[in-house]
Amino acid sequence: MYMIKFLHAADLHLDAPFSDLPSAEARARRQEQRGQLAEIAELANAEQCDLMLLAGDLFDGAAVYPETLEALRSALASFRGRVFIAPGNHDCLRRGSAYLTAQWPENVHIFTTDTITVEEIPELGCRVYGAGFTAIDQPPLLEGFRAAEDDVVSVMVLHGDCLNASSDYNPISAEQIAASGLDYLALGHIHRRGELRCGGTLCAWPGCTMGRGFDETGEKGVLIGQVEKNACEVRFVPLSARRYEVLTVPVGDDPLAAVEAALPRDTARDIYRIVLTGPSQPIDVNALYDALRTRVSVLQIRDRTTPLVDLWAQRGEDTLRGQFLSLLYEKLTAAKTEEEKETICLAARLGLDAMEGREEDAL
Ligand SMILES: [Mn+2]
Repeated sequence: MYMIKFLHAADLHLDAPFSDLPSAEARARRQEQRGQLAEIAELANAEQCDLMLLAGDLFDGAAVYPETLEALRSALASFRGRVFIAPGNHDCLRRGSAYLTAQWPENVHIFTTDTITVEEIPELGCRVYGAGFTAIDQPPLLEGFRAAEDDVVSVMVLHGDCLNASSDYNPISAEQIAASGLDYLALGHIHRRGELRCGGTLCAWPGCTMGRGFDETGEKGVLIGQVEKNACEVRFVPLSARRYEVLTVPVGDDPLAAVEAALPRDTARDIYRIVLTGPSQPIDVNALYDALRTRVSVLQIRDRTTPLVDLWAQRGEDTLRGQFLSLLYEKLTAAKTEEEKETICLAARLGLDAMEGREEDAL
């Protein structure tokens, strides 16, 4: 019985413009993307993978820097197994595409048609199906597909959308997956990783390999898996790229202490948006920024706190409300425990709410 190990990656979006960043920072981020290529190939070799399945959107667009192409070719050539690439919507097979014009290492196969074709790998007892987008929009590719019924392990690599039936990007239904007879369907397109089991087929997508904004937060990486006839499993392996994170912090009495308690260790390379919430005194965001600046690589602070109303402001006024508050305030100053103080504050808050209701009714 053959058991095949693979690495599955997608949505690298190499040479993305990172247009919301200053140009030097954007250049540095593209350099980090190129660095991921060697990291992926080293991981695939360390895991002794037989196959590398790259499910589209490797490039962000038609224009590819020569150094990016070189980094990709050299990383793929350093992989000891075979590579299969299925172009997606961002890197579709348009005229002049690097997939059609560049020299690729011998171990690389690119699916260059928008109909499904197959590569047989007899030495692994496996076959790899695939197809590529030939335009940004791609009608369904998997409709009516059925893998050959024999003992050969069947894998497919494809860019497509299995979460939205009316997608313009090769929509894939659960019924099509279940009918495919594939042992593994390696997808790309959806940037947040996930998987589906339909019939005897495992279908999974690794998500993007690097967050590019606060809509792509958290760990990003690749899938490592093993497949045999009628059995497949995958596990997620994060890559070392910087992360985008959004951290929501109820500030309490001490915003800095609250943020420091909430911020994980080892965030120095990461890009953080810290959202301050809850009732608070006015916050000196600049001072907070200065205090936290070195803890992360890029920091944004959003102050979403609500003003803390002074519960006792109307104490001493010559009104029912004023007298009520004065009475409770005396008890507060005499209170011995925190619990007692909290109870008194709660009584004041509830009493004020009730009196506001009553006064409005009287009007
Ligand atoms: Mn993508």
